[in-house]
Amino acid sequence: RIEAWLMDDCTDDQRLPHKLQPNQPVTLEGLQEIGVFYLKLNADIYENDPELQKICEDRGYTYMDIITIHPDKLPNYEDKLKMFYEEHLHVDDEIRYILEGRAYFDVRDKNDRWIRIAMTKGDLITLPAGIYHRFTLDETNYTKVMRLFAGEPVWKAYNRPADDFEVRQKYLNQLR
Ligand code: KMT
Ligand code: NI
Repeated sequence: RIEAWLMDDCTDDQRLPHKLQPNQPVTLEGLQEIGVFYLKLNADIYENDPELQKICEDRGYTYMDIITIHPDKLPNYEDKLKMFYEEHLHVDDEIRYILEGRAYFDVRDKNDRWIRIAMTKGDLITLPAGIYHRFTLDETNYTKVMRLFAGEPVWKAYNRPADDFEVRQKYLNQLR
């Protein structure tokens, strides 16, 4: 099962869980309400997984690559992590599949509070175009992630505020 929770306001080490006291969990349904979808796959067989292939066919994911995020393995590691943790949105869906290790995806809920989603091996998540989000490693400092994309990938991130973007307005309208 996926684990997600509302975050505290503490701005120290982003790699810590930052749960509220007492914890306020967010359910799968709670994530669906804001357009975030989650699914569990067998990451041991990602290279030849009929389930993954079917998802790609059904949703038109024609692009995929794999990025290893670790101080020794990713060029400009510090800068990139800093960038990933800036609150931003994209004009396309963000689809990520954790092949190894763990990571956090934070998304804004309807009340503009941060929800932290704990992703581990086998977790595939889709963040809708226009949602504000950010990404960080946890204390283990390592993950291997597959990035999927429908069509030619567009990595451009627009940092908040990006409220005037059409994709942002469209996303907000879908919430209502
Ligand atoms: C993004 O846009 O948030 C990212 O690509 C970072 C998470 S996956 C390496
Ligand atoms: Ni993003």
